[in-house]
This record gives sequence, structure tokens and C-alpha cells, in this order.
Amino acid sequence: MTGIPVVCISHGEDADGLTCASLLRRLNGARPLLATYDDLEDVLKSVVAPLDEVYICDLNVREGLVDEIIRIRGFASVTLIDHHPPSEGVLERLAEAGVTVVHSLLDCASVLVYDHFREELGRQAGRLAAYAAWADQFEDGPIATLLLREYDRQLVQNEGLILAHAAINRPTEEFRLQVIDALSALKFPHRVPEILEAATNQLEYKAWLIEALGKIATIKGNIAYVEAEKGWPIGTVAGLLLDAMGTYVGVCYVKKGGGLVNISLRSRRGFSFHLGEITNRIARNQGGFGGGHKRASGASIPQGGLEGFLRDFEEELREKFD
Ligand SMILES: [Mn+2]
Repeated sequence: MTGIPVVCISHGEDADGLTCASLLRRLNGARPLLATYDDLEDVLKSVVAPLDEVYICDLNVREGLVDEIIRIRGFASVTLIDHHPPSEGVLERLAEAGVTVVHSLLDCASVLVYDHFREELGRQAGRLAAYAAWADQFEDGPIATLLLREYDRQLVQNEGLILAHAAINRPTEEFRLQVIDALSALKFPHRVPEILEAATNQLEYKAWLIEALGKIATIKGNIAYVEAEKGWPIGTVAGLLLDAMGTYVGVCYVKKGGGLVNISLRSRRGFSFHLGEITNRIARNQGGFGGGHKRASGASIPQGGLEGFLRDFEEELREKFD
């Protein structure tokens, strides 16, 4: 690793992560290292001295990665900025090791980054955080609510959603870095080359999915569920099930190697139950693991437990609504 002594390890798969990397790039020239949960460990291992500062953004650090971050803390300052429900004890262990931890469940990571460096970044950069608030569906977070009042609401909303749809549709390193380049220079997202085509493609894909799901999904009580066809993005499909089927919860699963099934869940807005907590409990009952946000969660369980998982979930929701 040579050159810039600052890196930002950020979630590469969505607009919030890309915006975090853009804000840090703008703040101090941080070099973006985009990660997914599959390669986060390898990305962390690739971070070696000499470096001054390391930022880790929009990534839920699991227990097994704590030691790797503490290793980095041995030669660089480390700041973790995130909004995912943390595994127990992880943030405490990191803070004890001297990592600066900026964490809230209520706002998206980009809004937390902006808020933390608000003075240095200045208010034009706040528009980036505002895009991400829409893109990550955290527009009603306490900081985001105030921030969104500062800018043209519809422009920021539209730009944020262009970013969100395009980031999912064009998951290439080249496009992601191009987005970070543009945003860190305060370009409006719709001016990024090829972004409109990518966003429209994603809208078309979602429209196609909604039509397809209406024909193949199953409704069980307050839940609609479907097995993903090859290549389907299970989180997106779980969310679209709410639209296509009119249920309170959408569940999309995909069978993986090793006898496991990955499950993604989304719930309609406006309910008090916490999807992540229910998912965590029911996944463990089936010998797997899971968790997540209030309205978006995921689990990985043995395939034999799928039927029980759906049944337990449906029962739990039925108790809440009957
Ligand atoms: Mn996020």
C-alpha cells in the first residue's frame, strides 16, 4: 500500500457505503477499499502499514473480525462508523482497543459520517448524506430529518434514488469508483456517466419482478414467500413481495451449498415489531443464525429448518395481529 496514508473500507454494494467512501475521500483523500461481507476479512487483511488513518463504514463487524481490526489499530488510527445492530460486545471491545466508534441504529452511515465531520465537510457535502438517507431508506432518522430540510427535497430524493437503483444494477468496481469520484467532487449523481441507464435498467428489473412474483409467490397468513430463481437478489425480492402480494412481511430464500438456505426478509413500514430480533430468535431455534434491522433482516439456516422457520414466523406474526 503506497501513496495516500488514509483508507476508507466501506460497503461497496449499496449507495450508503459508496457515499461514505465519497465523503471520506472529500474529507481527507481517503482511498476507497470497497468490501462485501464475503470479502471483508480479506480486505481487512490487505490493510498493512504504513498508514495514518483507517475508516470502516457501513459494515457490520462480526466477532471474528475484531482481532483483525485491532491489528490495524496497532499502526493506524481506526474509526468505525456504522448503523447496523452490532453483535454483542464487539463495539465495546473495539473501543477498548482505541478504535473511535460512531454508531447509531437510527440514521444511515453516510449521515453519521457527515454529522461527525460536519464542520470540516461543509454544507454542500451534506447533500451527499441527504442522497444516502433516501437511498438507504433512513430519511426519517433523527439527524436525516433535520438535514433533509436544508436542501431541495425532491431533487435530493430523486438523485438519491438514482444512486440507489444504479448502484445495485451496476455492481462493478469500475462503476463504483466512478460514482465515488463524482460524488466526492460534489457532482450531482444524475451527471455520472451511464448512471441513468443503470437506474432505469434496475427499475425495469423491479417492474418485471413485481409482475413475476404475483404469479409464483405463496401467501401464508401475513407472510408472502418465494424461492429465488437463479441470480435473484433476495433482499430486493423480499421487499418487492410486499408490493406484489400486499402482505406485511416478504420472505425470499435461496438454497446454498452445504445444506444451508439463505433467507431475506422485509416488513411493511409502520409496525412496532422488530424484524431483526424475531429473525434472530427463530433462526437460532432452527439451528442457524440471523438478525438485522427493524424492517430488513436475513438468516442462514439448515435447509431442513426452512418449513419450521416459516411456520414459526407466521405464528409469531399472527399472535401480533390477532
Ligand atoms: Mn447503510
